[in-house]
Amino acid sequence: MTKNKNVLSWVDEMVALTKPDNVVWIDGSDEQLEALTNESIAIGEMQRLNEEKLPGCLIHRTAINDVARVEHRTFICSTNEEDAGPTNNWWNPKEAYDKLGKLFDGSMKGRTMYVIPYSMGPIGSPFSKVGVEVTDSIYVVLNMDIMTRMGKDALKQLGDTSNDFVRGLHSKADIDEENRYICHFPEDNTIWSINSGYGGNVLLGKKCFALRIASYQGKNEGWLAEHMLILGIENPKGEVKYIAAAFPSACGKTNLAMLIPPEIYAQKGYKVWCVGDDIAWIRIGDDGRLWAINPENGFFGVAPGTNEKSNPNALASTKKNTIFTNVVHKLDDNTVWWEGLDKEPITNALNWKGEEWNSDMAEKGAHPNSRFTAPAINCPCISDEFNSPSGVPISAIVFGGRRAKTAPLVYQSYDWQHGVFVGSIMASETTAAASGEVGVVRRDPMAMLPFCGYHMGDYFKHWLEIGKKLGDKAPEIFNVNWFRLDDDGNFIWPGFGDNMRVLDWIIKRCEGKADAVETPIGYEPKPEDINIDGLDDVDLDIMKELLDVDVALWKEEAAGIHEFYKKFGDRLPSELMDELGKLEERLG
Ligand code: OXD
Ligand code: MN
Repeated sequence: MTKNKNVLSWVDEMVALTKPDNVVWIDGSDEQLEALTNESIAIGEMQRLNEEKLPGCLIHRTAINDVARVEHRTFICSTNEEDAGPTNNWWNPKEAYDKLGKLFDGSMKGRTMYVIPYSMGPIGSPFSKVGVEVTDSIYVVLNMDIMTRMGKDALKQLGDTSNDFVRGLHSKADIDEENRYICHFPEDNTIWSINSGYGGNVLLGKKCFALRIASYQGKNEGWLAEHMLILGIENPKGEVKYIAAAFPSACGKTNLAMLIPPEIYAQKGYKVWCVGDDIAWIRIGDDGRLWAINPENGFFGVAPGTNEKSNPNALASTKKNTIFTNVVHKLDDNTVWWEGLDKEPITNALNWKGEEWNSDMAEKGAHPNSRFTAPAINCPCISDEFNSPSGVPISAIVFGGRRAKTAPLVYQSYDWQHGVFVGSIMASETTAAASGEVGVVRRDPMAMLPFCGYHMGDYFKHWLEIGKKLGDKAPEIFNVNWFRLDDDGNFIWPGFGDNMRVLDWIIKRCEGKADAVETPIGYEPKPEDINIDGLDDVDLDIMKELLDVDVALWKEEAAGIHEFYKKFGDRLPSELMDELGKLEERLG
């Protein structure tokens, strides 16, 4: 399928190591995928769902010890320990290759190796990058088909001589938890993943390549690989402005990316378009502005909680050609279910472990991290620019987390440098909503804590450098918090589609069409500048509460930031300490 000697010799090496019985190159054709689907069904790895209700859909169950990403077994194997930084697990590359080499030795005996060439980013885009993943899992092949542009075209994109491709080796081996490793070798463009079959650990194009390896490439090549959704807001005149937004895992990125504007906006003709829900690759364009693509081709979304109200667009995306993993299998009509889908009582079903289950049982039916892998083209609000080779121009960058009290609904940074500070102090709290208790703060700078492939101090520096290059073309930077609680532990802000009201202010700020007030933490809207027309539970007083900046809490916050920053030692850019100093000064 290719003449590229770099690819061929690397695949030969992997074959010699893992010793499969057969090697199959994935060309991406419908016939090949159909045959592989049938084979996967025949070996019991997948089952076909109801062809009328869910055409082309499949259900899969992972091993019960293998249901999520394993951060404690995820390593950055850089030559110097210091280069992985304090937020990553580091492993000496030679030792990692030795140890994993023994585990991979013969791990595909009796199995077939599938060679998957894929492109992250649209074929033909100068933003895009090619990877080759070899795996012994058909589940991986079929998921990669949805999540990436896979097959012959990706090899064409690479060309006959280039050596610039990410080498991904995956084997399920024995799904042995004790020997599960997800290792990244940024200096070698290489990822080795063994003993897992769970998406985030084995779909190597996603977190492993598009974030961990790509963030390292971006640092060296002058661009950014970010854990961000990208959405476009179309105004009634048909003009579209794009926002990129970073939130930690499980803070509603997919929901925001596919937001349905509230009635008062929809009536006027506002629309929201989804470009991506998880990852953005961002570069400075020829015009000096920031441009972003979504390197993925599908959504690997969390199923529980997805429903007609929370995210009708995501739900619609799962109605055909989708793979469901670890959800409830309803046997009567051969469809799927998960907690929060609807209130229908479920009988005659299998839970995510494959055991008989009904909704009267105390135990949950779907795993809380059960997933759908759905093609992006299924999404009713997918952007026309989704496949655009040049990406979309970014007007605003938004950071956010789950904070009970500290962070207001929205604020804007004073400038790019201050915005990098705002991103660097991003945090989420675990909240015990019922009792109103506030939990532990977990800092997650730019939502990249588990995904930055190098020292985060250098990552902050890279962000600051991008800002210097952008100058006055830099997008505005904001922070939002949809999760503010009242004293009884109830969410104050309705969230979901009503987040449009906040995005509206953000866009107006970018266009110089909205006022703001200066607070110690940044610019805030005047309470009356957030449109609350048609909202039953939010009045001006509540808006004031949502925007309140509690100086005592922020002083505590500043102390927490000092603690957190200590981790980065002398690799923390002095600009961020300056910003912390300025914040403390403004707090008085
Ligand atoms: C994801 C994650 O799966 O962030 O997107 O964990
Ligand atoms: Mn994510």
